[in-house]
Amino acid sequence: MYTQAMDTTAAGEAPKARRSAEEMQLQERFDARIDAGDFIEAKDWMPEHYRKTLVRQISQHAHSEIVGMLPEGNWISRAPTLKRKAILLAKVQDEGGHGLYLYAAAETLGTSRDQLFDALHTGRAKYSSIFNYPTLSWADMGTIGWLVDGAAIMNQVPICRCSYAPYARAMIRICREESFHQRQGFEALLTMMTKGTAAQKAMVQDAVNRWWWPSIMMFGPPDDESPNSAQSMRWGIKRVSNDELRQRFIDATVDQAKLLGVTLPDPDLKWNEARQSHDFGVIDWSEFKRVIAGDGPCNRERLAARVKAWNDGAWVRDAATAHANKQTMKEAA
Ligand code: FAQ
Repeated sequence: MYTQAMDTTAAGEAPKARRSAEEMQLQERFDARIDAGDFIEAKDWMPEHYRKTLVRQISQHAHSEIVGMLPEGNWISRAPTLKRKAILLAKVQDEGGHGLYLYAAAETLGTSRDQLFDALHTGRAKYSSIFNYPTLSWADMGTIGWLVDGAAIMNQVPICRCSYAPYARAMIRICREESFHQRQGFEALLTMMTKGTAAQKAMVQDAVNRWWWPSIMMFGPPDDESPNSAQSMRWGIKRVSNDELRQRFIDATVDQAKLLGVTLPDPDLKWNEARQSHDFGVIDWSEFKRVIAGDGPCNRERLAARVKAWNDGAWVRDAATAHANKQTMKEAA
């Protein structure tokens, strides 16, 4: 049920048993362009598997952005000051915008937005595991900015060089905004840790304890259990592996945690001089698998919220379509 595979074969089209000489030539030219580090544009020829992989990854990414608005949206009305409310409102709006750029990038590959939403609403599409965890206190807002946006940037900066140009272009703007998101989160936590009461400091530590492991799971399964990585790296869709990005994130975050004065909840986390990196404890991959299979703490709630928003918005879509039709008829007359 929870697979993001999307059938891009046109209705009635029979699978080709043998590839034509022309197709093989196109394939060779495509491979050579990838090897040369060229960017592929929407109108360029591309293998079906490349197209399908991009639709899978970009739509999963788009869904993550709009589902990712839900855990934070929950706190807009409870932000402690007007300044924090304005920042959070702007951040959640940015996430909606990121979703729109990404849906538009996926549409350039020939899959309609209706198809993409249908896959999300019927549970066939994935979105990031991280957004299936609850936001229990105000400190969760700072922690999401610091850790979740921090992990998102680490993963997304290399995608600015993705071989598919419309995705790469969308990522450049998204990364700039994510960088602001990460910094506002860190600053919110720093304020609580330096000026807050003992109870507020404890609230930050509790949030970090709950979000740490899910954040490092965001990078996906270990490389040797990642079925898509080898091909995606070959095609330049992914530039850096899941494990390498996870390691870079952990290495970057340890010093930030020290600056904040919080403890990362991993007793095995320590500097390894020989590797010039941090060793860390065993990740509970059974939890990750459970969450991406639809059984995390908030999966049902998140999906229900998206389906409700879609149904509640039907009259807006109908009105916009009626208005557009009226304009077209007026212009034709
Ligand atoms: N959650 O073979 P791989 C954000 C699935 S945006 C759920 O390694 P791949 C902004 C994967 O789809 C966060 N599923 O897969 C924000 C595949 O299943 P499938 C989202 C996951 O694609 C911040 C299967 O496991 N970012 O946070 C996850 O090569 C704050 C096997 O895995 C992106 O989407 C997961 N964590 O690598 C918003 C970035 N990990 O499809 C609001 C772009 C893996 O075969 C607030 N995406 N799976 O059925 C990517 O870089 C890649 O798609 C990976 C996965 C690295 C996520």
